[in-house]
Formats: sequence, C-alpha cells, structure tokens
Amino acid sequence: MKNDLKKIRKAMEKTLDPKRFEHTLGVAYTAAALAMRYDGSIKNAQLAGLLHDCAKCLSDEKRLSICEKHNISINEIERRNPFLLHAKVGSFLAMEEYGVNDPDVIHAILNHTTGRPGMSLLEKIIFIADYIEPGRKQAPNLARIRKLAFEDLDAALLCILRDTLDYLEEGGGEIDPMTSRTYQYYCKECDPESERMITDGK
Ligand code: DGI
Ligand code: FE
Ligand code: FE
Repeated sequence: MKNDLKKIRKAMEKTLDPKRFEHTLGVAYTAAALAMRYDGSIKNAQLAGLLHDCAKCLSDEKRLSICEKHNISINEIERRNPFLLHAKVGSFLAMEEYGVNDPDVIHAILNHTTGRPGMSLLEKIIFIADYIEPGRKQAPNLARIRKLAFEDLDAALLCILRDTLDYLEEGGGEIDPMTSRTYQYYCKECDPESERMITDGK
C-alpha cells in the first residue's frame, strides 16, 4: 500500500475501535499543528500520527506472536506488560502492512510510548501529540502542557515524562528502563529557563 494519507486513514478506521480511531485522528491533527509551529514535515506528522497506535487493538497474544515470528526482541517489562509492545509491533506493521519506508516515521511510531534519549523533532511531536490531543481528558497539568507544547517543545516533553513516571510510581506500574532514561536525558538537556516554565506553570 502506498503512503497515501487517505488510504491509511481508512485502514485505521477498519482496524481500530471507534474510540481509538478518534484518538488517532486527534493525534494526527495535533501532530500536524506542532509540525507547522516547529517547521517539521506536516505530511510525516500526519502519517506517523495516523499509524502510531495501529497495533493497539490487537490482543496481547497477537502482539507477542508477531514479535516471536519476526524476531522482534521483547524485554522483561514488555513480556509482563505486553500493551507496551504496541509501539514496536506498530512500527513493524507500518513498514510491512502499510508500506512506510521513511525511517523517521518508523522511529516516531516505535518510540511513541517510552520516548528515547535524543529524539528527532518528529519523534517528539508524536510523543507530545499523543498526550495532548483534544480527546485526552485525564492527565494532570493537561491545560498547561497543551500551551507549553506550542511554546517550548522540550519543556513539554519533560513535563509529560515526569507526570508519566509519577503516575506509574503512584499506580505501581512497572517502569520500562527506556522511560526513565528518556526522562533523565531530557532533565540534563532542558535549560534553566525551561525548567522555570515547568515548575512555575507559566
Ligand atoms: O497508546 P496510548 O494510550 O495512546 O498512549 P501511549 O502509547 O503513550 O501509552 C500510554 C500509557 O503508557 C500510559 O498509561 C503510560 C504508559 N507508559 C509509558 N511508559 C511506561 C508506561 N507503562 C509502563 N508500565 N511502563 C513504562 O515505562
Ligand atoms: Fe500508543
Ligand atoms: Fe496513542
């Protein structure tokens, strides 16, 4: 299948449940808006946004079996929390089923849940759009992070990582080492001015 946005949108409507499809459209449009703000590729933002959760509505068994069949590595945390694999499996399906060959788009799908140290602009945009899209309701500090995302991308990234780690710590969720490494990396990267924006909520 060609990387035609309309075709991929239709394919997502088929493969995702209605709520996940709505979320997907929200991420695609929010990612496009962030790409406009930060001079990124609007097309790639839409493409990665549309595909980022393409493996979300598969069963855990199916995700595990796709990994095993195609030699995709599974760490201990992923084995115990197979929903985390929707990012790895999603990036595989984006290549194999949906014909995506742009490595940046593939990486944006692959790293959209845990992030990674040294993310590209597109990876950051998808990670952030996933958290702030209009359909999201529950996260703390959402209004502030939504505004911050259009002012200082790295500050928004750090805020999301910190809130996600807090949420996992409070709820007893197992933390993937990549999520903590990403947070630590961006703590060091973030300049003091951004740090002030995060803590003051301005
Ligand atoms: O697929 P979505 O729900 O749209 O969003 P997502 O892929 O970012 O997944 C969000 C969930 O992933 C959220 O509940 C926090 C969780 N998460 C992020 N990093 C980790 C994690 N869960 C665990 N157990 N460990 C992590 O390191
Ligand atoms: Fe996801
Ligand atoms: Fe998502």
